[in-house]
Amino acid sequence: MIRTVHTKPYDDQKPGTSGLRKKVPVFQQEHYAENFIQSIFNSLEGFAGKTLVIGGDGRFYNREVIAKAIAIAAANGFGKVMVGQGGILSTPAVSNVIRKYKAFGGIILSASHNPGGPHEDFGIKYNIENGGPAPEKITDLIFAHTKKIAEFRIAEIGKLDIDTIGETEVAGMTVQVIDPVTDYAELMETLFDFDAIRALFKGGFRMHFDAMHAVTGPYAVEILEKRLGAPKGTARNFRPLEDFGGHHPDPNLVHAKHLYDDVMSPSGPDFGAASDGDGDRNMIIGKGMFVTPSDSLAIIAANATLAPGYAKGLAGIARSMPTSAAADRVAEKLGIGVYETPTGWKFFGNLLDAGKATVCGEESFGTGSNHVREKDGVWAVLFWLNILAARKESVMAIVEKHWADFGRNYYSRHDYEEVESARADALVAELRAKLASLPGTSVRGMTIAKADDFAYHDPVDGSVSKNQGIRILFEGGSRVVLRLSGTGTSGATLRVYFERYEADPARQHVETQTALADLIGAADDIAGIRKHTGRDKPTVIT
Ligand code: VG1
Ligand code: CO
Repeated sequence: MIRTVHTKPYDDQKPGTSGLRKKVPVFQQEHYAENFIQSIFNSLEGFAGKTLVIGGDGRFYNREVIAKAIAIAAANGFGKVMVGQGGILSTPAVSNVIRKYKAFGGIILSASHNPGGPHEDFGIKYNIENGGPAPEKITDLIFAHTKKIAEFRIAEIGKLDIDTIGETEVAGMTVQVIDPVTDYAELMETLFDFDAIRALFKGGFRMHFDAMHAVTGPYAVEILEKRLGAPKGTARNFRPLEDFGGHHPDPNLVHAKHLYDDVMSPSGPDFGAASDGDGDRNMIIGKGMFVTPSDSLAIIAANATLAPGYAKGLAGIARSMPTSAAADRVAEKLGIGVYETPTGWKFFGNLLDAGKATVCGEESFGTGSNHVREKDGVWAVLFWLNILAARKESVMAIVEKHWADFGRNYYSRHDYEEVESARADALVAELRAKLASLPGTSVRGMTIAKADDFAYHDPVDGSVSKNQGIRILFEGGSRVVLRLSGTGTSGATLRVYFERYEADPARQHVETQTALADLIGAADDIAGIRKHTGRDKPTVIT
């Protein structure tokens, strides 16, 4: 039976950098999730009889929203839903399933690296038929629909079993429960030299992969331990939990510090890696060497041909604007294109579809390629393993040689979380107002060459995205970028990014915050960060 239910719009359903993210109690309001899902479908055309992929990172409220999404999809005329067993599918796995089975699109239930639980975060994101996040023209349309929605359609489906692999009929629609890992693992086997990585483990190489009690646990157990023969115990915290064990499933030096400490201890493993809530982020640690995500992108690009899936070379590299320019130097040497996009994976889709870029990266622990249309945590880890197996050198040796060849881009991001929105807005407004007067002035002995608010002109579809982050570029190539986060769920988060290039190998071993101290000071002089936020230091430094 299909019902049409009258509803009232909510005014706060604007998708952010990566879909709609709110606290669970917000999503639990009457019809809140239903409105948003119906608004997604109201923004799409031509899906009658087609397939929708649904999966999530297993966080609290995942199953409830999956049941709603299936019931609303059935009532709106989809022919089939493919859902991960137990409601589990990592974000890159959803992207792969959409592409592999030529689905119309997919719905991902996740708030990524944000904590989970009854009072923590939840999210809904729509991905289009190329497997990637909906572009802005669709997310804008979804938002417009959420503001005027008056009814949604939903099928009565009773209790649905999403824990048993197989197919059932629900209100005239097929629901297929799929293994979350198999398709993804098969794709990885086509891209990387599994024999070489198997030999690496066989030779005694030891790693810890920390799934942070989030979605990548089952992927790591299957791929690393079963298919690649890594010893049992390589995958850690591999059981997805609704509250991620009470932690932030955010793979960085703050929330995965235990992993860093393990790898740095003399008796610890040779290599450490971690992924986030929904499996699209990665952190890479070698003995004595944490690899920044910006460097990781550059090193993957420089070594790409070592992996069978990339043996023919790269068409180009794309990176988000705040990501360091380390990859640009690799692109220059390889004689391939480099693209600078706004923050958020959705901007890479066109470049990948058009064959302009093969690998993409963000400073926020996101790396990926044209194999799917999302960033991909496990993929990045396997790429590193492939490089380590082929070069037979340590992470530290590989990174240091890379710096010697290309120079080092010192890089750090400072986050000021849960700042009062009005104060964060005031900081940005004041800074915008003085941008034009900055070029030519000097701060702490450094001269500002250019200052602007980044605007992106998509080279494929011609669309323009304005106000994507304030850049202050100094003579000599150093820069500071400031922007407000689009993924937070309480107050505002100010992100300040610092980058300084150092060509001289003799000066490439300074502690990062020390190497960037002048820029950090200059950013405060220019933007009045302490004054506006009322904070004397950032909440998180990565
Ligand atoms: C952050 C990161 C951005 C990333 C986004 C989604 O956005 O800075 O690079 O694409 O999270 O990541 P913001 O607007 O808060 O800075 V995640 O792993 O959702 O999937
Ligand atoms: Co994520």
